Amino acid sequence: MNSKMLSFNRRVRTTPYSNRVEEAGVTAYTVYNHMLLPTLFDTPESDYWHLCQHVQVWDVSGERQVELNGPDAAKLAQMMTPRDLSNIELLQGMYGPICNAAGFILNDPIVIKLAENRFWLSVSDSDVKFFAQGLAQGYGLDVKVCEPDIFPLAVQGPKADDLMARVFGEIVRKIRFFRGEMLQFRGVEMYVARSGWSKQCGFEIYMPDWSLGETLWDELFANGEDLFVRAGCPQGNERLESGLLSYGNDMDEFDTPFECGLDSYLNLDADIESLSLPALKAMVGKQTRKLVGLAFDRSPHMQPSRLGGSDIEIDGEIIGEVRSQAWSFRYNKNLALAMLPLSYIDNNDSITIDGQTSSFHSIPFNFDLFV
Ligand code: THG
Repeated sequence: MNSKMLSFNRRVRTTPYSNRVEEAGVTAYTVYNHMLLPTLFDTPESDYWHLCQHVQVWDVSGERQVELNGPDAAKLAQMMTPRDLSNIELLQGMYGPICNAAGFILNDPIVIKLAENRFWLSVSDSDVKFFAQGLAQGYGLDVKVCEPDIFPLAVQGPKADDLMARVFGEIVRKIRFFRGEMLQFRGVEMYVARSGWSKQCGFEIYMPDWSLGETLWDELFANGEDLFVRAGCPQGNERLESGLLSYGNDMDEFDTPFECGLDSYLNLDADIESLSLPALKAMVGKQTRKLVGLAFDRSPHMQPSRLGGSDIEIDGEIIGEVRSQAWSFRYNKNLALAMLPLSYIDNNDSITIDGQTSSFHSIPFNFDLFV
């Protein structure tokens, strides 16, 4: 499909950083949680190597927070995810799939504990707020569910620690992965965590004040000139290399955590009240499909038209589908994620699509397999 202009209206939300993103020369957007999410600034290759070498500021306001606030907040959070949250610490984040009662994936947020009675679900692209509100209503829980005005700004890349230390203080260097601190910027407290949708290191600033957006952006750029700071965005190629999954692309409400390699985020034996746990337990051993990584040699410009969220046909029969694909500049391969039948994976060493052959790589990926 060719790219076309995006029409703007009230449904497509802008962010506090949108002016700065435009000024920085954004060249493509997608829409994520009904909000603009930049996808390209320069070329994919230049965006990629810059991220791996320097530091980038990403407008990821579309990573919306679904807030659970009230005496039953922890109970509701636990109902929604089959990952055991009983040991989550204050200001810790836990990657936890949200599943419905049938065991299918509705979202894959980072669950953040802000206080005993207050949680954020930092959601991917699906309307979790309504699911949470429905559960709260239906189960008579004492909890308010809302989407607060929080606008995450990610600072990603190997120089992220240096840049963040200049703006938020040396304390940021001590923050561990998926942990955070409440830090001040211009007198406003905000949650700062070591996280982000890349594997190049970095932080996410959960900025709570629209009017402070451009000031924060400008401060990061003013302090990062010698670090070659640039505007950037989540990148399809880097995240595929890193094995980070994208909800709505790689998985959706018709897939299970087992099929998507999210087994390690399930606690099937935990003594917790989670809506999906009975269904997920009953699924053990019955899995028929699996999301696997594939790596092809051909450049994306010559890529077979079938690659790109489309059917995989073997001997005239559709057996699976490609969910995501991108060119890896590091490995010089076209990487893809595909949902394939276990029977095929178990009975074959490799798959050939339009004359190109790839072996199967499990999630999380082992980079060495690509070389
Ligand atoms: N940051 C924040 N919110 C988000 C995302 C984010 N919301 C949407 C989307 N991304 C949610 N999905 C993911 C997917 C993967 C990760 C984070 C959010 C991730 N995973 C690590 C991994 O797979 O190696 C670590 C998971 C773990 O072991 O705990 O980082 O990026 N705020």
